[in-house]
Amino acid sequence: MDKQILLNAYRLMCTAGAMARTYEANRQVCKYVHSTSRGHEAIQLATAFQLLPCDFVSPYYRDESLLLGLGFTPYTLMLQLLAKGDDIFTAGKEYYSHPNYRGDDKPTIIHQSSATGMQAIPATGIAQGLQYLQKINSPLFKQGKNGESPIVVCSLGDASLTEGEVSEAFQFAVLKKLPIIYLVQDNRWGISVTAEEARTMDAYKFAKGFKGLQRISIDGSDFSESYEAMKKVVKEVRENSVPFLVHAKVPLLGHHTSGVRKEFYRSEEDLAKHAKEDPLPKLKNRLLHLGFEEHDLDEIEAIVSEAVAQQFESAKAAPEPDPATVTEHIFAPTNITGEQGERTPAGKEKVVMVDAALFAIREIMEDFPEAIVYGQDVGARLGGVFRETATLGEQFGNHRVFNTAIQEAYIIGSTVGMSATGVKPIVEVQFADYIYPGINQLATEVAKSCYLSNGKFPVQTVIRVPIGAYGGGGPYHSGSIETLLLSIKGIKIAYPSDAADMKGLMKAAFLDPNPVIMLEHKGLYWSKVPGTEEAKTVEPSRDYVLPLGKGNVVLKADENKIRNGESCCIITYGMGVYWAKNAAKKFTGQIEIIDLRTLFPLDEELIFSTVKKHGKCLILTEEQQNNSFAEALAGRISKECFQFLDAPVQVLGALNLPAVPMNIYLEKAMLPNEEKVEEEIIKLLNY
Ligand SMILES: Cc1ncc(C[n+]2csc(CCOP(=O)(O)OP(=O)(O)O)c2C)c(N)n1
Repeated sequence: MDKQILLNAYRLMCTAGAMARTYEANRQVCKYVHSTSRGHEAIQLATAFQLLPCDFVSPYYRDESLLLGLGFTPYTLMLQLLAKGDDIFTAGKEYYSHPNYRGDDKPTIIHQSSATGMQAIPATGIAQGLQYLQKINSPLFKQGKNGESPIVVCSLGDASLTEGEVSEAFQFAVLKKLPIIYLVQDNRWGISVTAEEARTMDAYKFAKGFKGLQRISIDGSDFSESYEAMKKVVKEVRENSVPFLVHAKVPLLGHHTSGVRKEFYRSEEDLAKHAKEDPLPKLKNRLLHLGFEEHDLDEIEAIVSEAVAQQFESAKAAPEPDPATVTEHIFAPTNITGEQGERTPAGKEKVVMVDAALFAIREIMEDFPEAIVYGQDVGARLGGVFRETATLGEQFGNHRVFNTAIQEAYIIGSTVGMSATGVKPIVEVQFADYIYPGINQLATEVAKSCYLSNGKFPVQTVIRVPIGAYGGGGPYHSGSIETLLLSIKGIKIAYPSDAADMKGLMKAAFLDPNPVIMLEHKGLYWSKVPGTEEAKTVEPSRDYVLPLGKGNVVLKADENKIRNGESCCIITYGMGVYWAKNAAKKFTGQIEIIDLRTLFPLDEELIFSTVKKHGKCLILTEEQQNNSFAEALAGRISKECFQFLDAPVQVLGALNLPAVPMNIYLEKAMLPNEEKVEEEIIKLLNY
């Protein structure tokens, strides 16, 4: 092996050692929790040295040496250690060794969360995105200088492998033969949980269960062995696009983190056993064996220690972030700010909502080669359980429209990686009731990526979610989830109630550089539920787009009635729009109805101005009422419109039951309906 590579590894290992010592000696200054790479340096450097700027890496929180190997300076890393404003990764928002990076000189690193194992799905999504871009010969597919294909490295601790989501990622990678390396650094500890307590097999044996996952087990504390192994693995993955698992056995020499200290739970014997595998003396001995002089090596160590000390002083002196930056980069800015195109073109037939969605997506796919559609049953054979993707598979081919296994976490989380490559995924969770397995990816990865990467990695995706009760759908096909979703900051949520809104919002959702969830009511899809005929509308023009965050007055009250104090407004969305409209028929001229159309961002301007006009307001929702979005909104309205109110803000939602019952009479008893709304209106008008 090239002696310069060995020497470089030695220099960087000494650097990592000096950094760990500096942090330990300055615990009062290094007050934010951090982990160091001590013990893991050899495999991390060996990996970093193989990578090209066209590649992608998802390091985990112990991968500080990997970052040094990629060329990040100790100073750069220390700015994050101290959560300083100049931290290039997250500007003071994230922990040490939680990088994200976009630049021509190094591999791309998407935002890294702290949730163990959760990066496996986003990282696999990157590989999926690269494979797609390559297949369509996209200019977005970036190769190395010599035409090398890009690869993805997803780095994980051994204890994170037992997370279920890791298996979803492996499953997808082997199924699609993706160019990804899962690097598992096995120090046999998961904080204080031992390997014996947590598993019956190590990562190497576990990998055997995934047919097509190549695997190798190596001594990750030996730099030369690690380097040679990673070189071969990287070559294989680059050239043959196969997923590979590298099981690297390493010691853990430092603390789990600065807060969870090794002496709390590790025995002298265990510490001594790990110390014997320290990669630094191993590499030093090899260099001595190759003829390097000990004093030269010691001098290298002294020089890097001095440099680390200086950089630490500089990092300490760097400014804290400006508190005003705390609200920056929640979302990337969108260009869609005004309604455009023709909403009701002349001479066109009315379409049902489900077709309006389908036609919107068809036009999107015709216009954007990066747009792809996946989820359960959305492929050509069925075209979605609601036929909501019917014909798309045939028209665009199964590389653009395809079925996935039942993996809600993968469906949602993979969009993080896809989006980072420039692919624009439109994915579907089959029923709102089944979004729960995907909520972790949504909250942990999708929603936080833009904010915590300081705007570098907004996740551009549309997540379609059929929702709501439609008469006898039963407890697991009728539920509402908007409050749950609205508690997650960093996503946008549209909830159209007619075909024109569906098409316009779908276009806006797709063109938005942020994650947008489309809640699509199953009861409105075909206007089959009595009283919902108006959900069918003329199909808007191809260029029609309706910005998110704009509510709509779907019924106006008479000016006279308003002036005489004989009116009220109903603020609602989804099926509520039809309950309200039908109930309003008995109160001619007295009711004004606002269809929110988007739940986040929320058209507060329209809401508050309407409530102020009427002084009486009912918020109507299909969700169970207690602690719902509707109740939270009622609180906000009460505060904002207090002096204009002539009655307390009323809320009508479903009964507070754990589920929508199967029997249609029980379902009816639980949900709001036209009659229940009428009762509320009477109470409100008579206040
Ligand atoms: C989903 C999740 N659960 C729990 C934690 C708390 N936690 C942080 S590190 C860790 C142990 C991880 O061990 P391993 O993956 O082997 O990595 P190591 O720290 O040993 O390098 C745990 C449980 C977390 N970060 N994420």
